[in-house]
Amino acid sequence: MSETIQTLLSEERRFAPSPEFAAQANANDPAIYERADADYEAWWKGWADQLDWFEPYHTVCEFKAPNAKWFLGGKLNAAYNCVDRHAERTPDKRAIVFEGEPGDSRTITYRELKDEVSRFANALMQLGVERGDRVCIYMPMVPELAIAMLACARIGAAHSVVFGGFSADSLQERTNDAQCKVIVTADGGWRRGSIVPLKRTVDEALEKGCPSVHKVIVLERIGPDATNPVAMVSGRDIWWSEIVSVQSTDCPCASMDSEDLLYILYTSGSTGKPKGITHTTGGYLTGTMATSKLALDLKDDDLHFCTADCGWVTGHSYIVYGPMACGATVLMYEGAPDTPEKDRFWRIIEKHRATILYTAPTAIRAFMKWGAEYPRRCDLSSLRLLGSVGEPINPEAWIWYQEEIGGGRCPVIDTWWQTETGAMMITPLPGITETKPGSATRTFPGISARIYNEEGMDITPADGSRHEVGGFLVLDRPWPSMTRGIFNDPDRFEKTYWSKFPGRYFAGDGAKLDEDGYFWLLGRVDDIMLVAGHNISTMEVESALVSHPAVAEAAVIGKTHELKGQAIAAFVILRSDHRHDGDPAHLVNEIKAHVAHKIGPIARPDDVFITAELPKTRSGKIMRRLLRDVAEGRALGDTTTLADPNVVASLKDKYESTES
Ligand code: 6R9
Repeated sequence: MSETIQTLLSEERRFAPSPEFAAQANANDPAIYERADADYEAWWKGWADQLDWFEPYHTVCEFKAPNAKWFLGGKLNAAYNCVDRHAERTPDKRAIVFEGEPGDSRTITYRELKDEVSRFANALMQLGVERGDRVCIYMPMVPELAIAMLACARIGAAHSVVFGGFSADSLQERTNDAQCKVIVTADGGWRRGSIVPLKRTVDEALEKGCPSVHKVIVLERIGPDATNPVAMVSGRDIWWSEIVSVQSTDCPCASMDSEDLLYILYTSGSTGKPKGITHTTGGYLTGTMATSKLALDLKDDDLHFCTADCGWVTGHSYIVYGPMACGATVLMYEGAPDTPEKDRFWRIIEKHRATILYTAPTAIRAFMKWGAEYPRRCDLSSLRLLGSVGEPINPEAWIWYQEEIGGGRCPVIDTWWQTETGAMMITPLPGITETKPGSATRTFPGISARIYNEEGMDITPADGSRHEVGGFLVLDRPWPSMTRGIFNDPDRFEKTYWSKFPGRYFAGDGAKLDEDGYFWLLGRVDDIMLVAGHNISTMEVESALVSHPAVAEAAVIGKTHELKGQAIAAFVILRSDHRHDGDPAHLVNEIKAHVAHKIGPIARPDDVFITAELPKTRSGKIMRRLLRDVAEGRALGDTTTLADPNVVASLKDKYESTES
């Protein structure tokens, strides 16, 4: 990479918070930024003090990179804070509104949640789970998934949730790394009208070998079905309902140290074995609660719809722990956004009157591709705030989201964070921050982010010196919800995140800071291209491509080029409503010219390849590494984390046949 990352795309649109939104917002005083900056420990202490502690902490923070501790000496319990204290104060308030894919729905109040969590916690203890043990949860998106997580927290066992779409191999690897004693699963889950045979996958993983596991708890989600036989191994497998029905609803919350392990969550990364990212109790709850209140603007009467699966960190932080620490009502949906029709999310919002929607750019781009007729069929007037997370959101998608879903009325918050950061790090505060489509705007109060260059120099302009820089995004101050490390692998933790810029957390992402001090995320630095001596981010070229009326989605990569070092190759998906007469070569040229016009001739793609699908991870992130393999004619690298491995294989065939 050359000295800094060149940034070329400019976006002029601005959206100030409406006076009505600002007037009711949880955060509407811009001075909180300075206050938090002046004494970040005091700022976070103010949030920690909104949790219920069994014993007070004596020290706010102790940090010696890479090791951080927060709220030292304090004792608390995450389930107490997310369930019991609300069951006492607001027992009849809804905690979870559940919508199953087949259309079934259920509501669970905080009082009921406390009973269910307690029963399940007692069941775990009966099966020999003790404080400090690990429990693997491999379930569909049903309330019992959240109940199982909270039950672990209640007794001081750490959970390791494995996404229900992962294979037996992935499940086995994660179960063994965490040495889980018990696996909690279901007979299946619904996805696009089909049964996902979770229990069978667990059996397969156990056959391959998971020596630490001695019990499997199986929830009946599907029920008897000829196409989904469920074999129960006697002495090992127990039905959820059987073991839970005999338990008492009385189960004391274990008094946990602030720094006790709350959970492990595996992130696959593009290479190597998955990393078991750890989060502890006091700091994690503090960070997720503060961001839920100020960025999601969660209120007592909200119905918060986060579309992530609990298999990802977004589900942990913004379905379960953050919102529930606030005593909020969350909406959980089990299935696919296009089942039975492409308007499913909008039907759910209309049916339950959801007020906040938090989803991912990959979903938004799919909605754009399907067309605005689907949301237009439904009454979305209950929505008041929209959020985005997971990837950079292109300005076109941002504007579409704001207009078509938010009716031009709802603020859009683009929230940048990671499994490792536990909570949002860069995000607008919707009652304060003027937004710019495509920018995650400013750091959350108390967080400090900087831009470094390859030589390890901090090149962030001084306050007020209004010029733009691009480079590596670094967090240079500890925060409460930061990961405490990779489970059982401190060396890898130090090497992965803390060695490129010693003593500073390097997130792996590139970013630019504009003249107003706003951050624009440019994607993973491994994906950044070097074209004729210029670093160009994939995000900028993709945004330019998506702003062409025919293009729904795009992924670009740098392909080896004799003269330029790298040349830009673009893979594009066309919008289903686009009309184009005549020659596809004509459209391709038009798209290339459009990018050159938007960004400049340097960014004109050499190749534009029209495709029906792009290779994505199961959480919807585009895997550019595989597109590079395709474009370079190499054998495909590791495809195990792909949502659909066939996509890239057929893409490779088609690409190679058009090339020759
Ligand atoms: C929460 C989550 C983390 C990576 C991160 C970055 C990308 C997430 C983003 C974003 C641009 C945003 N990312 N949010 N990029 N703008 N608003 O997604 O965690 O699965 O660990 O992924 O996702 O590249 O480094 P995780």
